Amino acid sequence: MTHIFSRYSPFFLAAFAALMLLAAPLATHAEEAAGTKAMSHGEVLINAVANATGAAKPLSALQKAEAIKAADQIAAYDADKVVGMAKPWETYYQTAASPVMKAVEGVHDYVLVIITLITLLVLGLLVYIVLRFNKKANPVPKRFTHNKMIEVIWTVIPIMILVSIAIPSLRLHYQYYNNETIISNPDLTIKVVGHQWYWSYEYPDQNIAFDANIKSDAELKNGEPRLLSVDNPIVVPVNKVVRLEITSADVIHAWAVPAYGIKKGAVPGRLNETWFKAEKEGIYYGQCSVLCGKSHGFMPIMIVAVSDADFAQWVKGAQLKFAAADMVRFAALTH
Ligand SMILES: [Cu+2]
Repeated sequence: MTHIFSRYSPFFLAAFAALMLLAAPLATHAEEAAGTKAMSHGEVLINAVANATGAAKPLSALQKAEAIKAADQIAAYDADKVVGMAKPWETYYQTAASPVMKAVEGVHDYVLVIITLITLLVLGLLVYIVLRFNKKANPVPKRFTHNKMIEVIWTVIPIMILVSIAIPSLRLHYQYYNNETIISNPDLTIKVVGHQWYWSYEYPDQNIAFDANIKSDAELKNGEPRLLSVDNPIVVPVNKVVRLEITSADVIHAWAVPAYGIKKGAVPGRLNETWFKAEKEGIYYGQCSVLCGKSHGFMPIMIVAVSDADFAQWVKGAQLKFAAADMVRFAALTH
């Protein structure tokens, strides 16, 4: 044993030194953690909430109630404000309200022209063949099987058509998924988590987290749309880039809002990313778009796009309103 140690002693020494170097920062972390532990959970939470709200001195109960009421008013349903919702007998998309959805409409309209022309051409050819080459009109058919020129034409023209579709289509994909200048510099980030059967939302930079559950028929007020209204809508500033981080806590859901051109899978264990920019103030609706279980049809999405000033006010109220829910989550995480 001694023989082995002396033979490899430089190695053991080096390994020991490396271990010490690694352990030093760990020890510091342990001390820091112990320091945090010394503060009660309550104190940590109060500090966290105070930091989040930026309040130097705590608000009075009345001030808190007023801030929450103002936030609720900003997020409230108003029939005149509805922008993104399907209308009866509608056959086209909902009104596009984001740059991506406008691009989607552009590609859609372009491809629609192409497929219409192709369909008319094929129909015309069919009619021509039926009339011109039926047994009566053409009793003795020709027997040739190849024509080089026409084969080149019916290969090259479809290739050109496909390329002319691929270019705008790939450009649109790039705008959706790979627009690094936009997605990496958002004005606001919202984390979306799908659950059976509701959505939960987190504003990590604003310290807001809440669940959005569907409103039952009995809870609907002032003509709120059935199956689309939720208790806690998400509020976003208008004309600002909102980055969405989308995932799921149980099964696969999909977060879809037609007016923004978004339909993104919420997959457990995976963080999907997309973005939108609401170009008009108002209320937008969406739904879960992957069959996720018995209440799949009852987990709607409601978004209220408001001015910067209203958004700032909503953030203040929402931080107070959802602080209690936040504390429960925080306590669960730290235990
Ligand atoms: Cu779902």
